[in-house]
Amino acid sequence: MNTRLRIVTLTLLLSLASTASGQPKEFNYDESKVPKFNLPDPLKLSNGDSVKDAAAWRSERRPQVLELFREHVYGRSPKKPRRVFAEVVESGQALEGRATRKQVDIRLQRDGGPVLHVLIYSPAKSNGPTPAFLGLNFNGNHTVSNDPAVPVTKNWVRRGKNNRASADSRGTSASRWQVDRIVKRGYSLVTLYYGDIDPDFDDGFKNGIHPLYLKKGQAKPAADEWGSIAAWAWGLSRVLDYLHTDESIDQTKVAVIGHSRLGKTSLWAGAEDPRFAIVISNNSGCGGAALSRRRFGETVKRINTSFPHWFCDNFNKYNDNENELPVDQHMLVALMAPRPVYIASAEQDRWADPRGEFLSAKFAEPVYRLLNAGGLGAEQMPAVDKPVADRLGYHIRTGKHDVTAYDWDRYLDFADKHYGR
Ligand code: GTR
Repeated sequence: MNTRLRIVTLTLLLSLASTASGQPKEFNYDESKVPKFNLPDPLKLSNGDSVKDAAAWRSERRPQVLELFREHVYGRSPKKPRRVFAEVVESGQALEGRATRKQVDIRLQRDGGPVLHVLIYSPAKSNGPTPAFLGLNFNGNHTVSNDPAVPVTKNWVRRGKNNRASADSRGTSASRWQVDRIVKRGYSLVTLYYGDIDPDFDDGFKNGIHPLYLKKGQAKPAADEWGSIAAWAWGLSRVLDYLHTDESIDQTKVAVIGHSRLGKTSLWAGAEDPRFAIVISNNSGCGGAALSRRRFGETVKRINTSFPHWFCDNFNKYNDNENELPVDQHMLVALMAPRPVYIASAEQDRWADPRGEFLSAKFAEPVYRLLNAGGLGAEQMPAVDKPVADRLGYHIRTGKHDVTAYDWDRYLDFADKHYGR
């Protein structure tokens, strides 16, 4: 091999390696190169006045911040529908009798339109309604456990021949869901495939739930209207509407959880819907818990370029222009206050900017304090595998971008703590 060819081959191999580890090159992973920036103050009204007390946060500043995120980041979603149409289509025993399983189809219209196929595992031995974790899954309900009673999704999937799932993928995401652990601790798991709400590719919003809510003459959502993340979040709220009618679930104790793009989604769901009692964001990164202004790992421009359908079109104004954003992601966390929020990072997941994820929780603290809700219980970012938790919780664990048993143990402990269990 001549020298030139060798260099080209080496460069190619290196770039493949960096993509495989989820850390594309040409982005900043060096803390000393994080630009200096000023974060918008969650406790300053748009006219510059300070938010003096909890009442002013609730009645003035919180609605303002929520509107800013709708207008500039995720887009506005339709109002809560008067009702959803739910039908229990199957139920039975699971996990060798340790759990019960229920499958519920939710429709947004009486006939036609997308169907949200919801899978619920509850502890077999429970007397009365159980608290629950509600989260979207990436690859279909059949990947969440090895349970043969769960049908393989018929929807478009990212992985799979011709974007169709097969029975081979049954149980392939089981380590991310830890059903046994969850039910053993007395919780239910409620999950559905995010593609039931909106398939995750850029098709100009022709599929999924967007077309149901277009105004007359509109071909796609306007620049301040919902992208896919907002649609997934809105779908989670529709599942919560159903859970409020399900007597096996304690509707006051539903935590919303998500990983990665779905961690961005769980944060937005929690912000838009205060009925979620706890909000959990696992490795959510850019557009999730990570501060956009840090430009560490994934940037606003990169995410809007790779995934043009995730955010609203207005978010493009902040490509390479983060300092002009009227918000940053600490204000998203603050929208949850005084509810408990847990943010988790992974040491090798530098693309998602672990420090930026921690700092969002840290800089949301003033709002929690104003509401007398405590804070994070730590001044500095904790060491790897040393979780901190007060009303806000945070850990950075060993390992890569993923959801693991370690993460679930922290979330279960956090829920126990806040529910007084
Ligand atoms: C990546 C994306 C991240 C994160 C991740 C995921 O490609 O850059 O923002 O969302 O996908 O969802 O797995």
